[in-house]
Amino acid sequence: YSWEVVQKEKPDIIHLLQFPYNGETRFEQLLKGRLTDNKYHFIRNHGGVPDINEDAFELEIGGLVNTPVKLSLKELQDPSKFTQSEVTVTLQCSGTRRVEQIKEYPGEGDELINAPWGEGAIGTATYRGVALKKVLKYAAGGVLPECKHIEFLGADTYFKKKNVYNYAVSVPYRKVKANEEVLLAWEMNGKPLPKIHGFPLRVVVTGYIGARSVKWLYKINALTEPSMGPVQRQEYLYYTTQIGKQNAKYSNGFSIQQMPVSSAILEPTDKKVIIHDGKITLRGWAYSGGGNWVERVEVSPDGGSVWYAVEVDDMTEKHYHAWRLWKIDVPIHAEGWLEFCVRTWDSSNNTEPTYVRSAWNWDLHVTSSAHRIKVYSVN
Ligand code: MTE
Ligand code: MO
Repeated sequence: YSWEVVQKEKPDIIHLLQFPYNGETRFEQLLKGRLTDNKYHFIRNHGGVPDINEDAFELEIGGLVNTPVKLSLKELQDPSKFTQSEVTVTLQCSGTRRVEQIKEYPGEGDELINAPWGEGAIGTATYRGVALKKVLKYAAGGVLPECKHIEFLGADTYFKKKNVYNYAVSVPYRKVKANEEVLLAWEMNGKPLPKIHGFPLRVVVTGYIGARSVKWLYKINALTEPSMGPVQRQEYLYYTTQIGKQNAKYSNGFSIQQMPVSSAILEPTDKKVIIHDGKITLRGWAYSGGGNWVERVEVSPDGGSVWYAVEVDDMTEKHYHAWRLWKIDVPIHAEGWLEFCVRTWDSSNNTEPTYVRSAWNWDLHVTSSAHRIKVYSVN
């Protein structure tokens, strides 16, 4: 069933997994501009795509709030009740560039849930909706003082170890308190949210891993502890390098929330032979989570000795929750194999680890080391 939705909404995407459906964006689509067309935005699902009737739909808010409520879509979208916001946000799956970690130590990671993503599990869109902060305040009378986490439940179900769960994760309440950083969104790039991206309503959490931006949202709970859902407690955990398949326990991992700074070379692709007359053009993306802005991108043609500063696209600070695309012409006079790599600095002066092994972790999340490709130069 979700396959039919894919064929309708995503005519041209790289299929990674048929069920649950996972699809990655082609590089030429990522490079088209700072907004990714809805038709090409990547998709990450844990289960099926639920069919929700928008007229009958109600969002339920409960747990540690003063007044538990149910809101129809019309009420949420009524501008006299809640001021609307538009925010341009890059959503990045924490599995982006996982293939590099798979190559480093094959056979590790939870194979049931780890799709072999490349550099295309990322996309940027302008979402319209209302700030969750305002909805909690004006519709639910505010949260109780004990509330520390906000849980989101999706209407999709998925199987894990023979049990059926709704997709459920949480974010700290302090994230929700920041204005316009957690949005309840019904529009993506000026169009109704496509079915596969969460129609009729999804959460958009700026600067956090994609996993917290719950699609097909139907329920919000204010809690003292993070969600008990297996996606929160058993997935999206970060482990130290000493942890591997033999000794991994969920209690060894910590929950991944903010995305670190990372980047990727999309053009040329790895192992390509390039015939040129003195320069090779590279293009790619650079992004940092946690509200950090990409400040500087550098490319090296020799594996990391000499670095050239790159030209980044001219987005304004208004888009500090979004990536920046970049391009550079690197002067090359050598013939033979070259190792290109890219590294990015963000507005907090964070940069990327040097090698994949510098930040390898057994469940293969956040591959944020300098992205490397080898090409053969013919001059
Ligand atoms: N929400 C629900 N209900 N079910 C899911 O499987 N996947 C999450 C998140 N929200 C998921 C979900 C993950 S891991 C990611 S990376 C993003 O959705 C991807 O959003 P997209 O499919 O719109 O690109
Ligand atoms: Mo994800």
